[in-house]
Amino acid sequence: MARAAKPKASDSAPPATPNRERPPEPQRYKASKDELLELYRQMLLIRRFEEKAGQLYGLGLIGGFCHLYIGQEAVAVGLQSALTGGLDSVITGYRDHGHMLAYGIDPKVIMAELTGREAGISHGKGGSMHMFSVDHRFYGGHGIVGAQVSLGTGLAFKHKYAEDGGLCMAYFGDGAANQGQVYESFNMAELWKLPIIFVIENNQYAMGTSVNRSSAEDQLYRRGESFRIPGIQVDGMDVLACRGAGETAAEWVRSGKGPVILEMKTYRYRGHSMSDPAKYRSRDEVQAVREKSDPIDHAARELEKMGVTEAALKDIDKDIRRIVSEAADFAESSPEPPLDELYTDVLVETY
Ligand SMILES: Cc1ncc(C[n+]2csc(CCOP(=O)(O)OP(=O)(O)O)c2C)c(N)n1
Ligand SMILES: [Mg+2]
Repeated sequence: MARAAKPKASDSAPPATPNRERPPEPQRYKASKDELLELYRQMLLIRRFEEKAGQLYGLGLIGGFCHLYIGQEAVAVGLQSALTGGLDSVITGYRDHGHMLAYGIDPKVIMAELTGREAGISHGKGGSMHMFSVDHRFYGGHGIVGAQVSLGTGLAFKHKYAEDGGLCMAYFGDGAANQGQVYESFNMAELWKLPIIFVIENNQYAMGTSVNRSSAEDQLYRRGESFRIPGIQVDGMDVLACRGAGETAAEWVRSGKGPVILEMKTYRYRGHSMSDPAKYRSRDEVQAVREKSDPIDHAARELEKMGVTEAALKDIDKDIRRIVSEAADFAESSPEPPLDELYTDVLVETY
């Protein structure tokens, strides 16, 4: 008697899921002179703000942790310039000052938060890592590495549920990209086609550990492959490349096609936090990046080619320094919160 043919996998398996469609290759944004000037101003504001925050920290005026964004300015500025303020949500980790400035939050209330004053955006109780502004749709400022990815997925769910047309941009680092909850969030986001842009800010280090030492797959834009989430690698030191990628990603996500991952290749010039002795890399390495790839110098050179004079760029710098120094004066002279502020915005009842 002939033996029954062995069943082939294809007889019983459900039909293969079709190949995942991909967003188009992002184009570098073609900015007008005025648009590039505005992006330049915003990056410079972050740079000068962070330098001042570093000084105030050194003077003992800022307590707790303080993580500076110097070197990474093009990422937040370029990407967020592609979002719709007042509609799209932004959420990030503890290196958060730049994302707030890029979303139009007043430098005075950010600086006042850093110095723990009542006028601070979290009434002086949050400090550097815990700032929040529902009005601006900026949802923090989170100290737990990777937590913002799950929270951001929840924000994206809200956008979809409310059908408000908004999206969530959730930023996290190369170190956070190894956190378990990131992958639970990827799964849900793709399954439910949530409107979320996962932004991996690959600044090459997680505290003192380089990405190559910690990551089996160090091409982080591929991290969504097993969830069928398309990923794009972007030059995070070029503000116009960031803007172009932001537009492509936002368009894709807004059209209901589900999440996308942007891996932004960037670099932080300062230590992980203000208390980092930076023994894990050489000064030459940092210097080489500063000289070759600085995002602000890069934009300045491009502006000069568009006919902006060196004197005009100096005037912008002067103006930004004035804004930052006014923010610092405000932050130093504002009163500390009264004691009863200890009992506001905290959960006092039981579930
Ligand atoms: C769950 C958790 N684990 C560890 C830490 C300690 N920690 C704080 S920052 C950090 C490194 C994260 O690096 P990365 O995600 O690359 O972000 P970057 O600091 O470079 O912006 C670690 C391990 C933490 N805050 N939370
Ligand atoms: Mg990092």
